[in-house]
Amino acid sequence: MSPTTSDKLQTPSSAADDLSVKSKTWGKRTGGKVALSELYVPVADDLAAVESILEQELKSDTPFVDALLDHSSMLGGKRVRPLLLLLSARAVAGTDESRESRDGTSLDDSVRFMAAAVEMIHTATLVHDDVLDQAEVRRHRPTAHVRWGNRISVLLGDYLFTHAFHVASKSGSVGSMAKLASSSNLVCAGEMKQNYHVKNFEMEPGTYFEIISQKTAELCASSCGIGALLAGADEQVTQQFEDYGRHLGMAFQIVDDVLDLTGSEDTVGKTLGTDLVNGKPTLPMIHALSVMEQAKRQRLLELLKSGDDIDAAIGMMQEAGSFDYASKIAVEHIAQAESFARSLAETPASNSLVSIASFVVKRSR
Ligand code: GRG
Repeated sequence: MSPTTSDKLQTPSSAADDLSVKSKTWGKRTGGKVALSELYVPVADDLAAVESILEQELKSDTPFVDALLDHSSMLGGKRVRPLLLLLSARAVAGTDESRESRDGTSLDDSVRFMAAAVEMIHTATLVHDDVLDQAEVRRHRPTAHVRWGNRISVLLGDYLFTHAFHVASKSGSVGSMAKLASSSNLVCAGEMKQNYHVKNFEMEPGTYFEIISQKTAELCASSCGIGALLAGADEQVTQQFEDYGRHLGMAFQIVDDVLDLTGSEDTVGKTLGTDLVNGKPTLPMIHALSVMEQAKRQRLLELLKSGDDIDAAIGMMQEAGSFDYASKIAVEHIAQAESFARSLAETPASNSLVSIASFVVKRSR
């Protein structure tokens, strides 16, 4: 069993340390050091089309509804999931641009509709998450519930969620829609599990990994799987792309959990510290409690449960090496994702899939 899915906390394997060596060499395949914006280049036309789908779809004749949709039309998002879907599709399709997707719609159209749909679902989850966490800032702007209240925000999330399936249906791919549906369902299941475990800071690491695999990694995994499927990959290859996306998503969430405790709100662009305030156990907390001697452990547990002195709790986690530990686990996931991406035939899209992996652990927002 991989150390990252085990019920026990383990020392990150040497794969974590290996990445520092790999990261010195990954530029070779892509011809030098890569800037974040370069990752988007192989699918720039697709992404522009996705933006215009989002703009056209999220409009209403009713001014109030239009204002809501305008707010959610997602300025400032990194578009990671559409990017993963499009790159996976292009990596599978290679240079054969005339291909049709499995269900007859042109590959261009079907991947673009599905990429817009995954971004809508992702945004719906953020709108609902901000209600649950009562977070005030998202994508550097006031959250929907701060502007319109909880009731309207829940409806906005519902609107985005349902509209996503309307857009997905335009892809003409029943298989992709089925993946998107089951994946969205698992995201909700993960979020429900997380809410059930509020303040259970002594939870098994395996439970934490299961929660983040569902609430975050699932949509990254299905994005990659849908892209591969649309481009004609068989079941086995589609699964490999999903595994790649899941590793990225796991790393992404672990980094997010570390940033929630150590990041700067100005850089990250959202309210931080909400995990602790809302009693959500995350990897640094679980790790610190598992390595501390009894008296310290009791003190940290009190701080976590009361949420009274966040700085003191963060200091104790820092001292326990828990942020380093969590970062190493994230790096291990990235190493596995990167190794798969390197096994693909070299194209601009597969090069981006290689490089995107390293950016997940380096990200600050
Ligand atoms: C409506 C399908 C649906 C589900 C509701 C609330 C909920 C159930 C799920 C929440 C899942 C969630 C918010 C997981 C966190 C994922 C995460 C790390 C989001 C941040 O993603 P970024 O950084 O955001 O890609 P941007 O703003 O760049 O798009």
